[in-house]
Amino acid sequence: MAFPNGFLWGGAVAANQWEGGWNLGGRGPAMTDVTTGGTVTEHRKVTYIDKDGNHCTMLQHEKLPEGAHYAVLDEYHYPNHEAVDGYHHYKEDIALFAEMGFKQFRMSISWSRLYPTGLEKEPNREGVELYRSVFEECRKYDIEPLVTIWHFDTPLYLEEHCGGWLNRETIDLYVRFATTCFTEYKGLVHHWLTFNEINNTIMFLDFAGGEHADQEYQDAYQHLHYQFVASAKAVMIGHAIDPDNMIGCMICGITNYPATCDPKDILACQHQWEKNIYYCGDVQVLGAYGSYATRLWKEHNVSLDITDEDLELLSAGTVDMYTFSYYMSSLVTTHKVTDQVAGNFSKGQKNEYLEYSDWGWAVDPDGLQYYLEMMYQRYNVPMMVVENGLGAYDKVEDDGSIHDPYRIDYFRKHIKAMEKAIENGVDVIGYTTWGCIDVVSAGTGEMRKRYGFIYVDMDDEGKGTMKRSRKDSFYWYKKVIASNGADL
Ligand code: P53
Repeated sequence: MAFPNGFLWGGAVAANQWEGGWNLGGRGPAMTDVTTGGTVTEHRKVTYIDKDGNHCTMLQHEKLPEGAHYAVLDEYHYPNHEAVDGYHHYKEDIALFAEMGFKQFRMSISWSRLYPTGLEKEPNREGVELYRSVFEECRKYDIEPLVTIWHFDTPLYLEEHCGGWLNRETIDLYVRFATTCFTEYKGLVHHWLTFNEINNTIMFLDFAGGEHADQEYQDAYQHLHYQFVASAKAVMIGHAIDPDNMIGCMICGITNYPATCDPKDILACQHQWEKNIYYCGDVQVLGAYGSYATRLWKEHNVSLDITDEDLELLSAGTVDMYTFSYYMSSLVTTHKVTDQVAGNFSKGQKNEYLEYSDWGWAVDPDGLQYYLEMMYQRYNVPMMVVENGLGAYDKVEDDGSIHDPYRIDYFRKHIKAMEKAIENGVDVIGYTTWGCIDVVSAGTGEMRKRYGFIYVDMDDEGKGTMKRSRKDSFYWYKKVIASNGADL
């Protein structure tokens, strides 16, 4: 059997999408608290007050206009404020994960719950104790927590008043937060990820469409550099606090293929891998920028604030494992696109060999095997697939049951692909499906884009009882874990 003993089967969520309790227990607002819902093919929107006092929205990736302030406005619903109320339901949810036999539960710690503005010298004790209780609950069932330190939710105060990740001082504020996590949860948590999908900053410029000014690339690469330094510092501190800590990078893993055998497409595809995928992994795992980085910077006249000390830190603070999310593959071409993908965060030429989800994401299990084999050859460190899943509409039957064969089919194929990679020598140590319980979508803010084995009664408008129910996939995954991946 391919899956090794002790393989870490489980599921994943993030604080801002699961937890809710946005203004409870001393928590401060985060970036994710000023975003409203979107639709199938749109990204979500940020709300703000402009300098004349008008209430406005803009797409999440746009820059706040001069003089404007992020705001929570009465006329909008903010799905992350309550999310699916993990804040009050975590014991029930963890018991359900245990019932499925989870060995590992991936979640994140809300930065603004521990440091409400990001600037405090001491953490908010109530926040610290909340997560201690969550981890203790996991331990009760021998579930290993896998903790993401940053999952898109920078404290709003830092973003609005201090320049967020374009300010070098944010590095030390993040390091203070990470140090608190390592110190407080020593012995309870051994597996950590420094930044979720760190590469999105650069990759999502593509998804946003249109032409981008050089300044946008300048900002994106600078933002990334400060996060790399923050990650490296956190890795070193995490190891010093507990040598048993295993700390990983987390990359949004989209597999890129050339759309034709035109050598120009092959080359364009290679450059896509470099910009969107290798750029971050190389720094975090190998400890230095790849040789192609100078070309990428030159393309957009980027000139970065990088010190010699930074470069030493990057080489000293490399991660112990490579983790990534995997949902889809994408085609790269220099030719005219004849059949355009219509989806959120997916674009370009449609792949005629693949089927697409209702949100336009290409379902491609072979792409997972390809990604695993390619990255293992490049890095040769243990790997985990820490997100994978199908966002789909679910229907609750009159008797309360939820039949989701499409989800089971998706997982079955992807787990088989992962098994093949393991058979081919890749050291995969864990797998956590995304949104093991339905959560708010990161990309659109919708609730109807569901990923869970567990259904949550909550809709896009914020109506629902928050009642949890088991879908058919719940019983299926339980069987998969019990057989260590043999019974698919
Ligand atoms: P949602 C885009 C493309 C691939 C992964 O995404 C992405 C995104 C951002 O939406 O993000 C990860 O909820 C992310 C999770 C997120 C999940 O994928 O848009 O780490 O927070 O929920 C699925 O369907």
